[in-house]
Amino acid sequence: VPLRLEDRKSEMTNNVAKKLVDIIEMKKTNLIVAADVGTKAELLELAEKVGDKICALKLHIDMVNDFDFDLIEQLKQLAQDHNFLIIEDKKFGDIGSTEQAQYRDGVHKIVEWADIVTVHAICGLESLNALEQVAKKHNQGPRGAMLVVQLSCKGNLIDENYTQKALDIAKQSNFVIGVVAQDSFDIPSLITFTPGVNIVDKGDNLGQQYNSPEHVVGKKGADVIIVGRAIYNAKDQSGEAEKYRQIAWDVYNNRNK
Ligand code: 6AU
Repeated sequence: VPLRLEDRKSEMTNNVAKKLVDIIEMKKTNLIVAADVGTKAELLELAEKVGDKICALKLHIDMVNDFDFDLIEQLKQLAQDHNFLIIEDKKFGDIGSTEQAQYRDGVHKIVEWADIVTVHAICGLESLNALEQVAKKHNQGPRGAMLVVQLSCKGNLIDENYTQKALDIAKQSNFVIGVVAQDSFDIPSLITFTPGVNIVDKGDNLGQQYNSPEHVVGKKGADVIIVGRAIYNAKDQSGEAEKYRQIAWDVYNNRNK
């Protein structure tokens, strides 16, 4: 059973990691909502409704049909008002040079506003360092990454060997605040984020596999859960977010007793 995040904070070197742990403890929430909606209006409404229940909001910004920088400004304001971090789930996976341009440039200019980005481990430590360089140069505030070391989808190609090597990379980078995974790995400095969480469904018809919050936090040792459709497709998004927050928080609190 992993220790509480606050008891592992001294092992964490990245300021975004510390900030996230502080938010989690203060707001009593280890819930991230995956805001995988297609319009600016839906995204802002969801952020407003779940803002008080979450430690971070995870975006796939390239899904938003009417993206503009007013959306970013409004999201940043909501993040400040409700005290949550913004994650862009870009899953970088290319050579360092390409990743640098994808992080910094283009339509979305991710480095300017995303506290945290997701990165695939497949391209190795130097690709990760390339992203860190961009973050440092831009200096828009503390920046970090979540390294994908396992996947929730059926038939994915990640095996134990890959996961171990990915963890080695995670341990070597101060940019990495934690891992996206289905298991936890007894590395106190890293936060474990687990997607594929749903109370009702066991999966979708496109390969996604779900487990309950009790299972991933209580049995598998996740620190933080990531929940998308179960919350944003609910009629009462705020109420549903509160339900997931409460369950995940209770299990997290009780596992070290
Ligand atoms: O709850 P869902 O199934 O609606 O959404 C799950 C969210 C989606 C996925 O892109 C993401 O979590 N995800 C990830 C992440 C966060 O990187 C990894 C993974 O293995 N499975 C997964 O679903 O936004």
